[in-house]
Amino acid sequence: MPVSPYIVHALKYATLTLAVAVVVIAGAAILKGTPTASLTGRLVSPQQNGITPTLHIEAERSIDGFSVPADTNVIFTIPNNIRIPRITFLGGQDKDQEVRYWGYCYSGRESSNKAAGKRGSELYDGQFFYSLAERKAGAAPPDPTDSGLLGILKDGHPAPPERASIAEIFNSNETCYVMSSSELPAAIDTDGDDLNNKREQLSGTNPKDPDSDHDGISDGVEVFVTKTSPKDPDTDHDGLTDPCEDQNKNGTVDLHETSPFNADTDRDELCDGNGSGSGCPEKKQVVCTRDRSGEQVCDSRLTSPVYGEDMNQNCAVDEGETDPTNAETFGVNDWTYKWNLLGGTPNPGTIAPRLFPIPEFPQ
Ligand SMILES: [Ca+2]
Ligand SMILES: [Ca+2]
Ligand SMILES: [Ca+2]
Ligand SMILES: [Ca+2]
Repeated sequence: MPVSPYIVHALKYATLTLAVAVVVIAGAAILKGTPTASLTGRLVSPQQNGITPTLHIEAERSIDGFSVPADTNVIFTIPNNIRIPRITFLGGQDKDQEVRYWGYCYSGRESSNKAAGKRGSELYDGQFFYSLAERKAGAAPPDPTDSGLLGILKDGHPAPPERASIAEIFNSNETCYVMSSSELPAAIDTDGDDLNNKREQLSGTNPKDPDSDHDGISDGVEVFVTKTSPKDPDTDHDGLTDPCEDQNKNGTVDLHETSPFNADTDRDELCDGNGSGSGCPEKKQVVCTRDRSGEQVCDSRLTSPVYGEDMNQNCAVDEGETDPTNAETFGVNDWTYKWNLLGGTPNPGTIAPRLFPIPEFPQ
């Protein structure tokens, strides 16, 4: 009977989990009294050597960042004076939710542990970590008594920043091991916007500027929450900036908010902004007629004299403006309302402006 690839994958992880756990314990016993550096490279099970490739990443490479390849033993060291949420270092919130990975970090405190009289595995204390996807898969549930989620707090470290939804922080000089099921972009986060330096390099944002497009939403929030462009302050090019549209920056179009991805949120064919944006609904139509000789002549004509709602683009409905979140701000189609304001005489009862005959513009 063929074995499903999923089972093969799961077995591989289960085997490796056991193997590394054994080596971690054995390593602690064998390496009693040796410095942290010598632990590097000894986390990998001998049975896995030569089968699963192993990568060693020096601390300085975490500054620009590196890729954690899939199905590879990766050993890395956190640079000096860096304290960073595990989620940020290993790619970000989306990777945490989508990619199965797990690992182990040594505290690097064996000198002080030794001075404190600790011995054996206590000397080489450390913490396991697991991605959310790995915990959901349940392949290697953490033991709350000695590792995992609450370990950092239990260990006497200060509480992690609130933005770290899980109490897992990588600390200065820790040497860690990670095994991932997919490639992870790993790095420190120089500008503290939750998008690590490798992710910034891949997305073309500035790793030294927390708000690369200067629209008031940080790079990390744009990538992970609002999903707007971190390189363009007006993602849908309707004239209204991203924070003007998603005002509470929560990634959903709430009541009285316009969509940062739709230049005409209420679909009344009037642009959310003043109509001049390159993403606004097309105001021109190609109209073809025949001249006296029967030749077809085409030209591009404005089909509407009204094309915007928030005319001063200040993110509010001011006097004389229609509401870009309501196609019938004044109980009548917004296009019709504006046309009437301009002195036009649209066909009563007609709603969609494109069904109108091409109007003569008011003089
Ligand atoms: Ca950053
Ligand atoms: Ca921004
Ligand atoms: Ca916009
Ligand atoms: Ca509209």
